[in-house]
Amino acid sequence: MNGTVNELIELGEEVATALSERRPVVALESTVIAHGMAYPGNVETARAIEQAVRSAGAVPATIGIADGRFVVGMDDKRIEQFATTQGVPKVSSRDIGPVLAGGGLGATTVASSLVAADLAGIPVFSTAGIGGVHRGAQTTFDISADLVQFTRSRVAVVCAGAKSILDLGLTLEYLETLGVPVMGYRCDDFPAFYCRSSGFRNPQRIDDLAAIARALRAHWAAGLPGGALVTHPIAEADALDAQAMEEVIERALADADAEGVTGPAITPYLMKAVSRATEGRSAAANRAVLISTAAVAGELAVAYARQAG
Ligand code: PSU
Ligand code: MN
Repeated sequence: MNGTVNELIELGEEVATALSERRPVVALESTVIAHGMAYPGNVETARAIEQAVRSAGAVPATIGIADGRFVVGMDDKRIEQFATTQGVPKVSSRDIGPVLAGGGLGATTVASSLVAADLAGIPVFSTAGIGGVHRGAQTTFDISADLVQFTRSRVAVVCAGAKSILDLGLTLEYLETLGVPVMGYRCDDFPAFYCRSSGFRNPQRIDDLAAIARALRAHWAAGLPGGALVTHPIAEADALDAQAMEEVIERALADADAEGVTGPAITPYLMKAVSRATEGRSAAANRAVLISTAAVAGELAVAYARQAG
């Protein structure tokens, strides 16, 4: 049996219990399951991500849309459904209303998962790679709604930065404009997902999760409306070479351009193209960074919950 907070949210049983007992919970997205990885690796990785959250002492809440509600805390059957169903729409902020009203399945991006996490009262979210400012945004205006949603949802986003399919320098500029704190946990540089560094600095570096949790509480106590980013890089042993990745990405971008791929389709297209071009090496790195990020998010959720007054 699942509990229901209100008509828009179906909480998984374990998540409902944890929230009512004020125990730490980590929210997770489902676009990465439906569009970011191939079956059956996507199911296996989704489970491993949840396990990493549990090992840190928190409860995982994988989020998606089904039957007109946000599912917050998918069970194994639901994860399998999202991993195997063809054509589950990718749902960003602007798609939430129509997809909820439509009654079908929806794979939530970072942006829409944050909306659900905020509604459910979950202050920590984990994803390996956020959306950002795309290369060439000067002419395409392609800037992920993830960035704007960070100004609306009071949820901390733990991530390994973003893939360098994006323009990470412009992404950091945009985050500054929006007033979103970016705190590197034990790292100077803003990470680049498969790679340990983007070449750009995190505006803040804080090496203690309790101190990061205090910074989050202070940000919110000051009445600031949005969330914050906490970045942590992929482990050295799992990281890919930045120069080799740059070549792969440039080829993928040129192919996308030649095929006329734009809009919401561009991120999944580039992710698949990079994965094919690296023949599984990026899939292994992808899995590793999703898991290591979730572990940090679990620890942050524990540190944050400990400070509850
Ligand atoms: N980057 C990744 N993996 C992902 C995504 C981005 O490395 O799975 C997904 C996330 O769900 C993110 C979304 O929120 O793509 C961003 O898409 P867009 O650029 O269309 O906003
Ligand atoms: Mn876009």
